[in-house]
Amino acid sequence: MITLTTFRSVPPFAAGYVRDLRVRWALEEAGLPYTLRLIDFEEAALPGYRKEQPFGQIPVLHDGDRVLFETGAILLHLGERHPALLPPAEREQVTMWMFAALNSVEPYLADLAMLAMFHADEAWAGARRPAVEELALKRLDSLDVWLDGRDWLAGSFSVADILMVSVLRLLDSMNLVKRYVRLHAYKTRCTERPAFRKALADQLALYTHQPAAISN
Ligand SMILES: N[C@@H](CCC(=O)N[C@@H](CS)C(=O)NCC(=O)O)C(=O)O
Repeated sequence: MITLTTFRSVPPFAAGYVRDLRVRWALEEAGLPYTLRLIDFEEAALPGYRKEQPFGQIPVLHDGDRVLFETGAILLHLGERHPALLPPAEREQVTMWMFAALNSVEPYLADLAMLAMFHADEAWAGARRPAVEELALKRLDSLDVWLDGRDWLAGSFSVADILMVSVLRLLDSMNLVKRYVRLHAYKTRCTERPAFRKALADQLALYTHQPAAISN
């Protein structure tokens, strides 16, 4: 019995990008049914919830008697139980790429996305943006090179691809990934998977009651 905890509602800009999507996608890939537990921001601040997620964030996954927070840890947990998400022979490669997505790529892309989305009109952000964008583009370029001759980050599709594409989606409003032919094709290959489409449609149905529109 799997239960995924997420927010009952989110601001409009976040719909389609809330981190439970990373877990939903993995669960769909593995064909695992799950139920949702919906919480408010106020509930997330309560001491009881902080025992499950010390920072008051979502997602949290209950899998039988196991309670997990942090998307990366949740995906690793699911991957270790379901070879469709993490082929055992590729464990090291997949784990390296999971950490790479979260540690070596996400911080740079998130910095840029924050500047563009929340501070676009502020002078300090304008001054900072070229340096932040340069760092983000360096990461995109390195990924593009790695993907030469590869369909997936490790040998087969895995939770590493789920994390990396979720991270790339932080830049959806900026059209930067499109500059990199292999990276763009990779992102499209991943977001065209039925499991991603179902997961996205389900999240959007919860937050906007709108059908999914995929941005690549
Ligand atoms: N590193 C955490 C980040 C989780 C996270 O940032 N969740 C957001 C929703 S997408 C959240 O709960 N935001 C509310 C908050 O930080 O108080 C993970 O990957 O699980």
